[in-house]
Amino acid sequence: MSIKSLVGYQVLDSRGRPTVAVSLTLSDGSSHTARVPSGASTGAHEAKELRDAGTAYADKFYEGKSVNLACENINKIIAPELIGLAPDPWAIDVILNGLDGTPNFSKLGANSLLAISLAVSKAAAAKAGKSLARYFQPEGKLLIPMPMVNILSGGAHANRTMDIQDVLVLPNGASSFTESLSWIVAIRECAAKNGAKFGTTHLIADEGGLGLPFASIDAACEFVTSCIEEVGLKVGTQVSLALDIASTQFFDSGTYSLPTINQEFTSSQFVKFITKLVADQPILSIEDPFAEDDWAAWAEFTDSAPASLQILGDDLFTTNIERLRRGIGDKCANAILIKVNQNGLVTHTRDVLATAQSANFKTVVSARSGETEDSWLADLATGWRASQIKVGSTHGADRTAKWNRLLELEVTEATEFARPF
Ligand code: 2PG
Ligand code: MG
Repeated sequence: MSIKSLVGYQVLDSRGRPTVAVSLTLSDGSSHTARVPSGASTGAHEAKELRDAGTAYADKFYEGKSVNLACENINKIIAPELIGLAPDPWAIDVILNGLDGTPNFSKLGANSLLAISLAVSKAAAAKAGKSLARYFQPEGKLLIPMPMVNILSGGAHANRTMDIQDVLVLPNGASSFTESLSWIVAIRECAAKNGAKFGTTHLIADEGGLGLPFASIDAACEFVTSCIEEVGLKVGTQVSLALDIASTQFFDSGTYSLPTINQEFTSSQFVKFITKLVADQPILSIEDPFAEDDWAAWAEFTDSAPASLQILGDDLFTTNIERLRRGIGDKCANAILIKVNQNGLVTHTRDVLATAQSANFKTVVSARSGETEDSWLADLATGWRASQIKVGSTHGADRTAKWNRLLELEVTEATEFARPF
């Protein structure tokens, strides 16, 4: 069975912005479609997403964000090279890598390459008669990752109602994915109800979280812990907090500036600030506490933080194997956020995740703030045995597509639930 046709075209993501889709047809007539996500708080070291701004391809109504050039690259340059080949993601990714030839896929665009890489993976799984999760883990029980779910949003996802980007919950005491989701929905509902008491209609942020104003990060954490208690769950033993500080967003020339709480910090002051925050609040995981190139702060904090704390690098690593290797060597962080579109190819992303797993780093597979109704992320996280998955809130079909796929996997495949904490 071989690739008969491959078409790239523009669709919309959950923010109503253009993104790339690929529909791939195999010689047996079956069709396989993949759509790529897109971030807002992107790291400088991510693979390059090609957009049309400043080119003859730009559609003025999309303010330079159209992706016509990336689609043309698929249809004119890449597709002719792949027609007639077997849908093998490892072999096809080698070809895609070679056709682009740049380290960050700036020639053809990581969005065009990833759409193809994903469609090929889906086609390969279908050809093997397996789910995408099973395709990547053919034997043994599949591991359903623990969800890390957004309750409060700030930063680039919520018009900066808070300086930090996310207050999330981790259902570390749940015994199944199904149970964990019911807990989280209850906490999210409680937060929306109590948030209404702030007197203004809360903003629903890019990932479905609640955009509420808080005077401090501690106040935001305390609001969520009070909701956990109010629904009858135990803070710490059943549900804990996770934060995405997304600090690259407010770091400039050596200073961390937090306008909402009206404070500025040097790197070493911010290490102390974060150290106190994780000591005072029931936090199990902290993401991007320091900026993407502030390696010294990462190393200082990792050295002194409690061993039980998950220190998660997102913009720090950008799912890039060289940056991960540096982090492992320099003892910066102990966990990596895995975003397939930061990397650009499915099999390369899997290599990054496997490298992290061999170094005993925890792995959190993550969606982007601009998502689609596609659910491949749930299968990849499960088939790759990631310990956690982060998809945003429980609101919005772009988010529930992934949660619902995990619910499906839990009942249709032999699975166990990850208990990383
Ligand atoms: C993050 C992600 C998802 P974005 O920072 O972890 O929450 O945001 O996709 O905007 O980079
Ligand atoms: Mg992040």
